[in-house]
Amino acid sequence: KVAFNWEDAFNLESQLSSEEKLIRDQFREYCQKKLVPRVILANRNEVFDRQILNEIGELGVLGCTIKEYGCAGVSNVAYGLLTREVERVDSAYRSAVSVQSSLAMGAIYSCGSEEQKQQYLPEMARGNLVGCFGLTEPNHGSDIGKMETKAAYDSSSKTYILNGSKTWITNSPIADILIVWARCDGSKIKGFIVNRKEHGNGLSTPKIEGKFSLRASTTGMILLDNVKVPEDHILPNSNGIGAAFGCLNNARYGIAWGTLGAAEHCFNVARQYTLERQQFNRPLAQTQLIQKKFADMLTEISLGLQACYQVGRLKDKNLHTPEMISILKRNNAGKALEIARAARDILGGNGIQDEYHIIRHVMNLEAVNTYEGTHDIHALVLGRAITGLPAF
Ligand code: TGC
Ligand code: FAD
Repeated sequence: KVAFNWEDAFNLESQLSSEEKLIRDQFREYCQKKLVPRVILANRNEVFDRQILNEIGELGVLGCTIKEYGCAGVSNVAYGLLTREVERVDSAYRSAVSVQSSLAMGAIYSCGSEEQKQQYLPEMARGNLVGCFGLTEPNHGSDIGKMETKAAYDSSSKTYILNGSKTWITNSPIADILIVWARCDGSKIKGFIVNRKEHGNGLSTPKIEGKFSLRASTTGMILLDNVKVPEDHILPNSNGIGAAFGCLNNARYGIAWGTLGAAEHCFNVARQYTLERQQFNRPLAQTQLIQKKFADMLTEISLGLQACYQVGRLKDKNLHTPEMISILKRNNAGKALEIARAARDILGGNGIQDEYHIIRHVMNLEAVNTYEGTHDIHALVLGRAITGLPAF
């Protein structure tokens, strides 16, 4: 007789290769031993420890789906298992992985020249260079196709001159390599590699203070005032806004797995708490309302993991679509937030204390529901696919 395992309801374990399990287990050990002890103070003090990118880089996690250029070349399911492990600790650390891997390295890998890939990817994979991805602007968030940042070509100096501003950019204050998306000479949107060391004149990246979400991640602006970038720093294969959206697909896919890691952590903490906490002469776990909440949590986490697994396998064969990823990002981030809020409630007063971790996940998941396409924007992407009518 097969016993039911509430920690792996659909036996995801049996669907993974031994290599995928090994990579996941090694990274889980790092996350639990090295990140968990840091996260409470990092969150309280609003600090991102730059060193973490080197540590994660050494473990082969950064840009891990990229083949060659010093990257590990693992499957998309393995990438998802890694984002799940790191977001089990904190969404801010998963943000660091997503931005470095899928957005900054991803843009160079998918749109860059061979020279750009060789110059930047190995160093970024080791965490020696920090990347960021500047798409969102003060006047254009969801409607990013109307961006105002401009790149004007100057044929005498063979440079592009960048002007404009980006906001809400993860890691911009500490980034060495800034991927900036700009409208070229009034029409096509293209990506540029801004190297802070070489093109720092006119560039500033102020930190956004006072966030009550993702406090262990540094977020800032990118202000470009006549920043000159040599022509060979354009990403040659970034032909239009679709190129930026292509990078977002990979990051959104990683977020879909990651948010379930955060949800699982909240579920596990709440389960253990209710087994120990007695009210009305019985453990809280022995009450119908609490068990119903756990049944809902287990159901959503298990269904979400299976959906991520399926899209991951399709992704490896290049058979996925952006709409599949919209379903995953929207549903998993939304469900993870609901689970975190329910777990917070189950812990009563202790639920708002950061030593129990849950309130931090609640706060983080609020932002995760907003970035990389808001919950409602992904509904509209799906609405367009269902009806053929864009309602943006
Ligand atoms: P639309 O007309 O739909 O498309 C324009 C062109 O782009 C192509 N395209 C895609 N290609 C690949 N993947 C996708 N997901 C794509 N979506 C669209 C499309 O085929 C078309 O190509 P072409 O060749 O025909 O021109 O564009 P639209 O302007 O109407 O936009 C639609 C909408 C709302 C879906 C889009 O603008 C959108 O996704 N908005 C959300 C913005 C967003 O997600 N921003 C994320 C910023 S980065 C971030 O948040 C990082 S957080 C990092 C962290 O810490 O983890
Ligand atoms: P808006 O687009 O103004 O949306 C506000 C509200 O209106 C939302 O609820 C939205 O769903 C709704 N809405 C918008 N349009 C419609 C419509 N047509 N119909 C109905 N409702 C609509 N961006 C980057 O480029 N790089 C990064 O690294 C990055 N990191 C981030 C880190 C953090 C912590 C945060 C919070 C954001 C980050 N972002 C980043 C920006 C993020 O992608 C945007 O916040 C997001 O795309 C939403 O844009 P907005 O904030 O301008 O909201």
